[in-house]
Amino acid sequence: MTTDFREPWQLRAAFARSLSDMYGREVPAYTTLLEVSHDVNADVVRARGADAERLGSIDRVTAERHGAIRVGTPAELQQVARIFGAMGMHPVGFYDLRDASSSSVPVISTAFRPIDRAELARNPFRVFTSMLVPSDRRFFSADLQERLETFLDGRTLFGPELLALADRAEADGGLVADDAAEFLRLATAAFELGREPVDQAWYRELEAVSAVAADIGGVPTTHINHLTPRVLDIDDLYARMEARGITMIDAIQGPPLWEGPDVLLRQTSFRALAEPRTFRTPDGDVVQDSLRVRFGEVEARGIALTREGRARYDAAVVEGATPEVWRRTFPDTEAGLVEQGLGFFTYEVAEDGAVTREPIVYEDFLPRSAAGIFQSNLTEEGSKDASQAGEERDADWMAGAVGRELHDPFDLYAAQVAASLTAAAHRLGVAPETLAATPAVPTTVPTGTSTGADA
Ligand code: OOG
Ligand code: NI
Repeated sequence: MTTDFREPWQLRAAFARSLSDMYGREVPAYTTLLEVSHDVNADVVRARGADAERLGSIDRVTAERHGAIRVGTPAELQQVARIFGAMGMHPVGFYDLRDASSSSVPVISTAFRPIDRAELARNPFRVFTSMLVPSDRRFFSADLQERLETFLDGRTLFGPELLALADRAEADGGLVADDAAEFLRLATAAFELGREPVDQAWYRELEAVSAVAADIGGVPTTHINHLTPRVLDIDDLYARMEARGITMIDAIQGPPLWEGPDVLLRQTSFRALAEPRTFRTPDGDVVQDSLRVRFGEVEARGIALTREGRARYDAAVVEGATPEVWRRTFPDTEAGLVEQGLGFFTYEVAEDGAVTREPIVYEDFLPRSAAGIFQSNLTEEGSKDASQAGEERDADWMAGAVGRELHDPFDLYAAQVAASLTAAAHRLGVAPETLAATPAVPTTVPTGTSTGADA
């Protein structure tokens, strides 16, 4: 019976909702953020009509979230991969935040997300997942590395029942309803904030090195760090949050507000809130204190850029992400992005044979922005000894650590373009090269005419 069976995308959508409900109970300001996001999106749809949905239907955008989690070891990362694998989420991309930030952020990251188009359309939930690098001498001495690894090896973040259900879901392509409910309950609980008293001396020792290291390795459990809704007008959202008296970080990370097409990702967040946590002191007393590690982030997504477009982006952010720099760097129309080979677009053939060009929305993250988000929420800089050599880490190393294929985001976008060209060419009865060779295809072309001549 199909209604009794939950497919990976249904698990993913249900998990995103369940995490969101849990996080809203834990961090009430997140609920405010959701309300304001909702208002902003409704206003944008009212004002801009169909154009507001150019980068995703309002249903998709309303349900859309990304989460951020942090783990300590490859073994923990592999377990996370099994849990997300059950939901049709695969590791994509490699981010090295150690160099991307001036303060002490000793982690490397990937993102688990759906990779094919139909799955993204059903629910694009993605989770930015960071892992500590305890062997990096810029942050950790040999002695601290050893104690940290011993602590991490001795904890269990995900129980055997949860992992067994995850494996079953992945093998069978879903779970029957009862098992699905249990899987979702256990998976959500695994990311709740721990209530056990925190070992104060250990936490503070790690915190002196890096607040992120303490958040990951100073406690015996893990937790969702933030959940991020998507908005259609992030500048408006920023202003409305401040008007409600919620302190936002200083800036919106990523591209500036300008008149041309939105590319990649713009993000901002409200400052981490003090949450009550209990600590066990070295004398054995249990005391109430608070920690500021969890925050609320919000993002606006734009068009996915090609490697060439991304290289321009990276150079532009170094120069300073101002509208002036943007005008010098990027064309101010989608057609310009296509002509210069900077953005990814798919080609669709309508019933009447008209070809339309649709932008592909950026589904990934940006290391500089991620570092900015990490950093702007740290109260302490921590310590980083830049004279030490850093431990080499790259995408191949990450693939080995996660024990699965690590997808390259550019390859995924390019494959989507290629698939759309093949399908469009097939519909039109022309060779795919005809369309592919003419990326400047006008938004609409009549059936059978050459698409390149007027470009
Ligand atoms: C992750 C920070 C990065 C993003 O959206 O770029 C991030 C973290 O704080 O664990 O979530
Ligand atoms: Ni985030």
